[in-house]
Amino acid sequence: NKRMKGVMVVRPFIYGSHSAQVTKRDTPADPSHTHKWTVYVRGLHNEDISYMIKKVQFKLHDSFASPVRIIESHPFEVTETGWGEFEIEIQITFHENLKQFTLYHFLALYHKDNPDSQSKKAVIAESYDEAIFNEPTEDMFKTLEKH
Ligand code: SLL
Repeated sequence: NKRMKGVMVVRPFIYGSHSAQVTKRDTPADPSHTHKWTVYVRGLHNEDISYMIKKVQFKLHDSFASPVRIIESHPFEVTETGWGEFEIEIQITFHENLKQFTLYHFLALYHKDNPDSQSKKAVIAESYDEAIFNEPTEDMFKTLEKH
């Protein structure tokens, strides 16, 4: 499985969270839980990116039961209910070539401007990043070219 000398492939991805107030249907385990949220790593158009990502580890706040969540298939996301905002450490393991990637995402539950009037709307916080495959193997190169 030879490496492609002088070749670099760049693939974009998105990481972030969305959050909304809990509804009656969510029935959170704990009455102090005011919000339901999802943190995720995804493709630009929500496509399955498991061809390049092997696993994602989300490290939640220590107040959560088993705060380290490891997701090894699409979709790479964790949904929870809770009451507070905190920083989530996201560690991405790619299939080959790349060192482990560590990102930090702030889980926002409240709208910064005008928290009251918009409180019913979902809060979305997203960032863009790129995976860089430097001199991938021929197999990985073929896989990347297909996507
Ligand atoms: C702080 N920002 O700095 C806060 C931490 C933690 C939020 C917020 C736990 C939910 C559960 C939850 O929502 N924690 O009990 O499962 O102190």
